[in-house]
Amino acid sequence: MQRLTTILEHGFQQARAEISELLNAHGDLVIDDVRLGQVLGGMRGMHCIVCDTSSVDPSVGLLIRGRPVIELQDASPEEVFWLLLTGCQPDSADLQELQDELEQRRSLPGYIRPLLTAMPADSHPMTMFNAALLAMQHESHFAGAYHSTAKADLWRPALEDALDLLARMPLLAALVYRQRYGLPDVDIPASTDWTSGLALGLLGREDQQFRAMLKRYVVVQSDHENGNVCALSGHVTGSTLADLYYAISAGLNGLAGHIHGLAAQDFVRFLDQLSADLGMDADEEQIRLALEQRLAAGRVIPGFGHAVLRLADPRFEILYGYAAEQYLDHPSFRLASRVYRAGKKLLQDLGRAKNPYPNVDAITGVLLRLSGIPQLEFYTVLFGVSLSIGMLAQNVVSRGIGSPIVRPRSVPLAELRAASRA
Ligand code: HAX
Repeated sequence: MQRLTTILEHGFQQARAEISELLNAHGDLVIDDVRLGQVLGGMRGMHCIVCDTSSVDPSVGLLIRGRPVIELQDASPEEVFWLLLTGCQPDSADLQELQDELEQRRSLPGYIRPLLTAMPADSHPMTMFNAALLAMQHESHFAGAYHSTAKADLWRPALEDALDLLARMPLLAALVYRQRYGLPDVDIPASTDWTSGLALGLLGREDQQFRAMLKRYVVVQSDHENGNVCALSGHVTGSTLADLYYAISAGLNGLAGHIHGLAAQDFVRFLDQLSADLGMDADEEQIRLALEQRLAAGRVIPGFGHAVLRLADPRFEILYGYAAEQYLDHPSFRLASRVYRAGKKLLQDLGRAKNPYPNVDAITGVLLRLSGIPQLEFYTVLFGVSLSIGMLAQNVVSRGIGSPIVRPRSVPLAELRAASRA
């Protein structure tokens, strides 16, 4: 990966010089203030971490290296990984080199299968995926090189780990899927590209439509700056100079929360409950009543709302548009579409949620199920595989630009009370 390392070496040198200049000349510049509401409100909206791979503009949505995600919807995961890492588009030779590199690194160690077999049969697939990923930590180049490598050069073994992990993600996800649901092994030829390997490993047969869906699914969810719980957990863990296995594992643990990545499975669970109670033809008025009952029971509506976005999530829009092209008349898609309308109207009428629109988790599970993956607990693993692309790139970049250990201050409640009286 000579060209990739040359680009990164140059880019990181420049970034370090710029950071040092900014710190020396403007270290005391105020770029944001902190309100009591933010301290008590999950640090919402505070600008306090650097992330160059992507940004989430409340009124525009996800920008990957400055480009609206819709412009990248037809890109491959490999292209997006390169773009996230370097800030520039790979040419065909770059892409070929990356694909060849991933091909060489993709095989899984022999102990992964017995490890997964030994796990309880009802393990959540996310737990299996994460346990297997963490089991491979002893192979970390970063961990191995740490004691003999200057801090400024740690991005190099971090990149090695990132390439190993990226290469292994499809086969690992497929193995977890097949193992967890008792499906027979699939032979994935050595020359299969990243998306095709994942698609073949999951579906068990070649299917161009499924592959195309998966490519778009992965790309639109590949990064969401580093303020979201998943990426933030990965970033904070990596900032301690833990290797990428630990960092990605931390991120995946964060993604496994119900109001974060598990919302995809929860939305489909809600749809199933709805169709069991009211049938597939439930109309918007009936759906609204069911949603009101859910809210009255003190539960959230999964798949709606967002901590940053103040518009309909472009990732939702892209995948919704794709699903509509394929499944417009499918009863499940029609039911989901009525839920999107009823949920948005209800949240708008209530006025409590700052974002009343469906988010990406409201469509991913629906799309995966319609595409042939019925096991809803598996959806978060695929979200994790996608977001890992961004987390891997972010961690390499963070080591490259010398991001320091993350250590904000906490405030006792009594101090806030005292400050409010002053
Ligand atoms: N259902 C019910 N109430 C909701 C809601 C929803 N979908 N979204 C927001 N609210 C409520 C909040 O709970 C909050 O209530 P309180 O004032 O009683 O605390 C109020 O509306 C204001 O919240 P907000 O400022 O609009 O939203 P937050 O930044 O606090 O939370 C969440 C953002 C995404 C966590 C939230 O919208 C939510 O819980 N949504 C449902 C779960 C979900 O879909 N999560 C996935 C989000 C996308 C993602 O990260 N994917 O991984």
